[in-house]
Amino acid sequence: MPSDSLVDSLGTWRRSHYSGDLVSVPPGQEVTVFGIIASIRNQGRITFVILLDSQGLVQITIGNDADEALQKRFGELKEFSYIGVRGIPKKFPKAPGGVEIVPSQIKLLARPKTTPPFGLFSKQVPNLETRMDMRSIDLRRPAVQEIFRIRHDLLNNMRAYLSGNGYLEVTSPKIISSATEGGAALFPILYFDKEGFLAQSPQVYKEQLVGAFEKVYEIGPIFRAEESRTMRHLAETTSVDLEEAFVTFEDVMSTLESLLVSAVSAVQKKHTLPKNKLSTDGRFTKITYSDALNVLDKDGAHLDWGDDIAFTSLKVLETRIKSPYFITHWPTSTKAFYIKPLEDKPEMSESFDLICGSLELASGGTRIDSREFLEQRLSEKGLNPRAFEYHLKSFDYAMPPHAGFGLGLDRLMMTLTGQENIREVVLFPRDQGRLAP
Ligand code: AMO
Repeated sequence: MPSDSLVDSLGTWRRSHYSGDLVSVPPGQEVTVFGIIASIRNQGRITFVILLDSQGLVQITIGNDADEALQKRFGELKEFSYIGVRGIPKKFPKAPGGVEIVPSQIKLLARPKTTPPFGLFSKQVPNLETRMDMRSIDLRRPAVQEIFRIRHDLLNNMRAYLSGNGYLEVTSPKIISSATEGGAALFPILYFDKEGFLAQSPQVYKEQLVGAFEKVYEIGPIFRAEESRTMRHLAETTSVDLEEAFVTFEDVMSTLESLLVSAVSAVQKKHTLPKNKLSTDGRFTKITYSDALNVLDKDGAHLDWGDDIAFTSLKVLETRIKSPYFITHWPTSTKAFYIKPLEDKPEMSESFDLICGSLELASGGTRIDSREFLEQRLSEKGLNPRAFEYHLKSFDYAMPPHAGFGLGLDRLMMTLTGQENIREVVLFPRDQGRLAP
């Protein structure tokens, strides 16, 4: 096996402490720390190495009075090397974390053949494309990692809220046999000898599951063959989907609002977030689709009733309506086949989108719960009811009235972290131009 003669093996060394634990180590106790070298500074007779681990930074200090072999080992270190250090931590207020380690032993565990075009703490970094091409290295930067620690906490808090309120977490198939959100944005795949698709949403499964479990949610990937290259669309993104029996769109709007207020405020207690429009304890604004069109009209941004409210129009509404806000009662023609029209005005539907700034974060509604009506709506939408037989069958055996929503997790993360490009909040983003890494 080819090996780098300068590199040590891990052997029996194991971590005794993370950087963040060092301040509370009793005086004189030896520790073993591991991490990646963020910087090396040589100041005449002393060399300072700043080591980064998953909890923070620790300074390793070596003077020219140290053991010669150890000094030589130090001389061989480069930024981005992974090392292990044994030594006794000492309080040193000027060092990051207030502690430094004067090492007694060091292991160089891996060293880079080449260093990236940025440091772990660089303010100047290459453009997004270059960073995404080397994303696993980009992710070693603590500023980037913070986004994913926020995401982790956001997900934990959303799960806690939903599970605490009686929703069952489910996982539905991602390889499916028919479109749910309209045929255009589907990824076809070869599934053995049949044509299959990547799921655009868990829509039909979450609906089928409320017949059994009443309250379900799913956090998982959705796939959209988006042709448009925008800063807010990906071909693979994560959605938080919820579905509930015996409620309407009004009820799930309240649930979405409470979920967001609860999860965002919990995340805010732990992380410093940029000022964002979701940090509110108040109720979210509600405006009907027709009223939104009136607001646009007054601004000279007329839309015909029945038009979709596109991003450019949302930009206008952003200046007029306090975010976050729901646009309710969309024209039935703009919505998917499963959204229920109003009984007395069937051209309008029991539906909503949640908007924050100019970004659509979520959409949802009351669902149609009769098979015949679903068949009619599928045909009106140019979809073949026969392709949905597996779904329609549930309705033959009766389905409770139900409603739900899909919340775009990555768009929510953009809002929370103040990122303008959705790619920044996804570990390995997928878009029309990118299938790797
Ligand atoms: P919709 O298609 O509106 O609704 O999707 C729900 C939410 O998912 C996010 N989203 C996306 N985010 C990034 N890139 C994309 N390409 C992308 N597509 C969607 C948006 C959007 O609001 N089944 C319904 C939901 C429901 O009624 O329960 C649905 O999928 O934030």
